[in-house]
Order: sequence, then structure tokens, then C-alpha cells
Amino acid sequence: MSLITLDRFILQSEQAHPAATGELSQLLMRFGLAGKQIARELAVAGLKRELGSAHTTNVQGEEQKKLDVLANEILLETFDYGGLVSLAASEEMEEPFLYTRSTETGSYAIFFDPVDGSSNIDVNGTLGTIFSVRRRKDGPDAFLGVGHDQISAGYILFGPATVLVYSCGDGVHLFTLDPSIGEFLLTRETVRMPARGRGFAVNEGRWSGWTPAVRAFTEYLKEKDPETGRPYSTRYSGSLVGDFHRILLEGGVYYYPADTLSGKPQGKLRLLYESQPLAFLAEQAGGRASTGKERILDIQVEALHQRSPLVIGSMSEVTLFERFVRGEGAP
Ligand code: AFP
Repeated sequence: MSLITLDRFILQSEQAHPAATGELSQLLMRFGLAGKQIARELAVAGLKRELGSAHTTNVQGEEQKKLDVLANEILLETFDYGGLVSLAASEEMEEPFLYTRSTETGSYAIFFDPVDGSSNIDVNGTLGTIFSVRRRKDGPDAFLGVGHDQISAGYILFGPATVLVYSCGDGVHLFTLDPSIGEFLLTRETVRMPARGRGFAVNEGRWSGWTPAVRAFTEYLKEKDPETGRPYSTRYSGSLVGDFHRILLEGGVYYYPADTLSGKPQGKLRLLYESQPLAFLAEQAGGRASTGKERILDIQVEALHQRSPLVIGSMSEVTLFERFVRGEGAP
């Protein structure tokens, strides 16, 4: 059986687009390269004393881990040649990074969360890198727009295996890193998310800050009713990428609603490099992503680190969450 590497799959997909310049293909291959480097750093961090705090704080007011900073540098360097990218924005940087050598030439802007699930770093838990690609826009609006403006999105999941999942609007494809040859190999093409699941991912520790609707939805999932597959099981890893990957393959729902606990009336998750990239993938795989009221991809982004409530996953559970938010409860 011939190996379908990430590069081969991307180049073959490009052939379906006669107008393609090949630049997006190169760009996607670079995320594969960056993913391999970050996977290596994560694997040896404990040996190299690279775990722990960097003793710096990011724009979100969160403590940065050494690996947050290292992964951010790896991603910035990976796109600093070839003139593909003019702007990079990251969870770890207050302002976008402008590639001076390709300010004029770079057709693309990239957005990423270098290490999603940082609280898992020092405990060897599941981690991920989330990325999103948009066409470059000039001037102050360089990164404003809606989620539909994304031309590609994906993530790299660092677990027992390292996997890369991406979409360019033609389905969701999954690759697994074969460390023996250092290549991502195609393991699932055109992945479809099950329409209904058995698990839910939410930080119930924030219950006291939730609205009655979110509490009612959570209670509903936990009631016993075999007919509707309830009670659901809690599956919350502390990493959105880890939880989303399970939902992509097994169905279910992840939600991080707005709450009154953290002074973040718009919830915790950031639109440009967390919610909208995963919403792009979810919809490409037949799932759904919303704030509970509005489709995540329809949201007009006004600020680089803008947050929004997020409910994402199987069509059945996300639609049900929206019913509870509208006060209609379960059908
Ligand atoms: P970081 O990417 O800042 O580590 O945050 C992780 C995350 O954005 C998402 O991956 C998790 O699901 C969620 O936040 C965890 O937040 P809580 O610790 O409040 O549950």
C-alpha cells in the first residue's frame, strides 16, 4: 500500500483547483513541519528542564509556560521565509507579528494558539496547536472579518500519537505522525462527525456562574433515559483540541459558556485562533458551532483577542443547547 503523506495529499488536492498558485499548499505543509518540531520539544521538555513557567504573562493575563513561548517562536520562524505570510497573530502575542520581508508579497495571514491546554503541560496531559489561514487584508482591518473568511483551518493534537487534522473547505482530513519516517500519513479522509454522541465536555466547576438555561441543559444530559442515550458521560480534558478531537470521531458536545465567575462576560475562548478554526472544521464534518444564539462562523471579529461563548459538536447536541438557551427545553 503506497504511503499517502501530508505533502502528497495536499499536492494532489491542489490539482483539483486549476487556479491554485501552490502557496496555500506550501503553507499547510509548513504547519506539518512546525507540528513535528513542537511534538519533539514536548516529548523532551522534561529531560531538557523546559517544563514550568516562563515567569511572563500573556495578553490574556495568563501565566505563560516555557513551552507556550517556545512553540510560539517555532511557529513564527516556520513562516519567516518564502514570502507566503504577511501577518501572524497568536494567543501568546498582544499584537500581530508582521513579516517585514513579505509585507507586500505575503498573500496570507495566519492565526494560531501555539499550545492549547497549557494547564496540561506540566502534567503530561493532552495538548494541541490550533491554526487558521485567511487571505491577507491590508491596514488596520488586517484580521477583522467573519469566520467564513477562513480558507483553511486545523489543529495538531499531541497525545499518545501526534495527529494533524485540517480542512480547506473540501472536507476534514486526519493524518498520523509516523515517527519512524518523520511523516504525517493519511489515516482518515473526509471525516464525518456523528450526528449524536454520548459524552459532554464542560468545566462544571463554573456552575455557580452559569445561566439557568446552561444548568438545565447540563442537568438534562445527566438524567437517566436510555431511549435518548442519557445519562451522558463527562469527558473534559482541559484541552479544547483534545475534547474536540474526541467529538469529531465519537460525537458529543463541548461547551464553554459565558459565566459571571471570571469577569469574562463573553466566555473564555478566543474567536480568531480557537473558536472559529474549530467551528470551520466542525461544520465541514457535519457538526455545528454556536454561541448558543449565533453561528460562530457568522460572528464579525472586532478585536484580535475577542472572546465568545462556545458550544461545538454534534448537530443534535448543539441544536439542543440552543433550544435550552431559547427557553424551549428538550423536544
Ligand atoms: P489555554 O489554551 O490557555 O491553556 O486554555 C485552554 C482552554 O482554552 C481550552 O483548551 C480548555 O478547554 C479551556 O481553556 C480550559 O479552561 P478551564 O481551565 O477554565 O476549564
